[in-house]
Amino acid sequence: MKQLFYLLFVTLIISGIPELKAEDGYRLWLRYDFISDTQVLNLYTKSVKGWIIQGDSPTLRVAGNELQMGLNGLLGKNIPEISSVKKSGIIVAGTPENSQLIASLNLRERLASVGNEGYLIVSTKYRNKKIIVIAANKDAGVLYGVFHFLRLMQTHQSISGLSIESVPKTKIRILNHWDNLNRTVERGYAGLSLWDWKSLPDSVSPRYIDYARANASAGINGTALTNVNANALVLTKEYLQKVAALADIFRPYGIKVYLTARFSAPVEIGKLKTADPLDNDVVDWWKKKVDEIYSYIPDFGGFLVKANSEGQPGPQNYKRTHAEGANMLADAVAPHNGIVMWRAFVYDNNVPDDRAKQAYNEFVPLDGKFRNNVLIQVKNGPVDFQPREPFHPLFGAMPGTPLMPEFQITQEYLGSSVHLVFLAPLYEECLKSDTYVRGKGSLVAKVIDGTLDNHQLTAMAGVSNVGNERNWTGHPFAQANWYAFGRLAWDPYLGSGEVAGEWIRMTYTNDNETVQRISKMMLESREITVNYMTPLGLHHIMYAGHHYGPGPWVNRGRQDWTSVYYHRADSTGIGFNRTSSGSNAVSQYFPPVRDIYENIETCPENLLLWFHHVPWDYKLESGRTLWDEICYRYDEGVKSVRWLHGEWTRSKDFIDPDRFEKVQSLLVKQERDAKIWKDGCILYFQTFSKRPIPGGLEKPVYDLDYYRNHEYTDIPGIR
Ligand code: GCW
Repeated sequence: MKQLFYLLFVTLIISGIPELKAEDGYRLWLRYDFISDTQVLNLYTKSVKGWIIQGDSPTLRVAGNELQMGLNGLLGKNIPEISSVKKSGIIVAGTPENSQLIASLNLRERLASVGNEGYLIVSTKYRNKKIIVIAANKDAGVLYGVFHFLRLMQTHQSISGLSIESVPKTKIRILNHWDNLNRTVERGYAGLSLWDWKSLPDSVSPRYIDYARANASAGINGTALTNVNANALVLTKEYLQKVAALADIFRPYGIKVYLTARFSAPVEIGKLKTADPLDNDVVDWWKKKVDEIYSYIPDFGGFLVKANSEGQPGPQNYKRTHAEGANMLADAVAPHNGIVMWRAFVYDNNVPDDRAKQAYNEFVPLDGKFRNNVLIQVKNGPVDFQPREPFHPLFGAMPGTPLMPEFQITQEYLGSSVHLVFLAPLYEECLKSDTYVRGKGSLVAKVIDGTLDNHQLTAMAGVSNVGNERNWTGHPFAQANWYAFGRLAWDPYLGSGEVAGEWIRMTYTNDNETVQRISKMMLESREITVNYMTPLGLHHIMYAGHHYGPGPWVNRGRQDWTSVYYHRADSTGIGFNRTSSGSNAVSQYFPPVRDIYENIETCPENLLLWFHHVPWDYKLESGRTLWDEICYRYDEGVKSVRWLHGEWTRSKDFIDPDRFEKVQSLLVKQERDAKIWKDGCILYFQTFSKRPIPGGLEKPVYDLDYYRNHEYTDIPGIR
């Protein structure tokens, strides 16, 4: 009997395990599972017989490992590494410098245009044998090319007649981790920080390698390890050794490490009396500190700085400007080719007439005053990572200074890692906004990629959403936001649909119908969230502190941290008048954008209450009054979450059970929360509008007090 069981067990292992194997999401979009579509499999098997990577370096070695792992997994058999091309179907990867074979091909001209990180993937012939060449000028480009080639196979694209050329449009594509040294993560919803400072540098988690692989596969080449609300301790020797251990792991993947610099570090850890950027001792302290950093990390990327914002120290403490502060650090890192990313998210302790205007007011006068290794890092919108904001008016307004956008990948104001919200459409909306500063077509993307004002130093930052949860991001769909950030940083002109499609195919399934269904869910998810949270340009009406649920009634504390400051609802209407008769924030935009926003008739409805205080009975495009439209949008938001849920349920057969169930249960919570948002906001705003909720809409379940007092006990990341 025992033996029979054993036999049964072994048979199960041999025959069933691959299908039954649970997918916990750890492998992200790099799953490389056996291709079950026999037609696709046969085609690939015919054209891929072996591979060669010529040359040897840590980067080429990891490229080889990835190729091996990917091909073997996808094709379900060993695809050997070989030493020379003796038959057709060989993949050859390398640089002309390392590979005679690649040098002998006629690729010189095309390679000349792909720079240090770009690559070519070309089907060609070598000694009459068909080969696929992945060629680049530098090893990092080879690695990116390998990931691209594997992506083609993961997404079931044709791999014959290839002629691909890909060049990143920005130089620095960087994650910003808001990770504290005690491993808590500010606005992190996926567990603790990945960086296990206590066990570094002696013991290194294999996760660091998988983190690097994931980043490289999406094109990300930098990581700022620590919170912008910075702790100077990371600049001490003890921590620098730990940072160096991480940098060593990331280096082969083309990823540089950056740190946040606490401006008061010379006082806090250097025992100086001041951190005045014009003080010689301070200048000297930073120079020495930077030299020390480079002695541990020779390719250290540089500093990310939040200064004079939300209580962080900065040059203004010493009556110096942001430029003087940034330049002092820039001079310290310049001899090592380091850079400084200086954040424009500033607002001081005096409440301004409109917080949305502050960054522009402080930074535009400093245009052209920064060293050429300084980038100004600007949030996508002028307030703070809201579900919808207009693009930041600084884009295009500082032609003499390279600007980089900061997007939030972590969902601070978008349902943490509980709500399914695909953020590529939000990023895309900003990148494709037209600033008009050099006439029509002056897209934010062109400011960022340097083409508008001819800048060489270009970058894009995303505030990371990864933590030590097994699936990295908490919500299985939040992985897509990490991936999308990388892809859009590589090419800010990409469409969200393309990115979603790639991600779904690699992460879930290649079943066309399911891909289309999930893609539609993802592409609509952001607008759905806008509807049930902040329709028609409403903003910053979240619960104070954790920003998870609704809190339009928040009216205590610093004025520009309250909700009433932003929505300004009263008996006449609702919205923040930012036109010339109000705060005049519209004047920070270039014409005709400013005129479009200024005029209530031309202001896009999705930004209406951002720029205008609008009467409750104002008629909208739908023919409804503003009040009715607000009610409809909230209602629509809730209904759409139910639609998301239904679509997901219909996808069941193509999704592994663990991830299916996980998303399913999160959608239940999302629906609950959407209803709380709808009911809470409508009931609260109704106290001003004094109008009935239109007939036919779902009535609120409880009274306003219930929502005002609602506490969340089950949301991640709240400390
Ligand atoms: O939106 C606010 C967040 C803070 C964050 C700050 C910033 C890191 O609520 O948690 O601090 O933005 O971007 O500096």
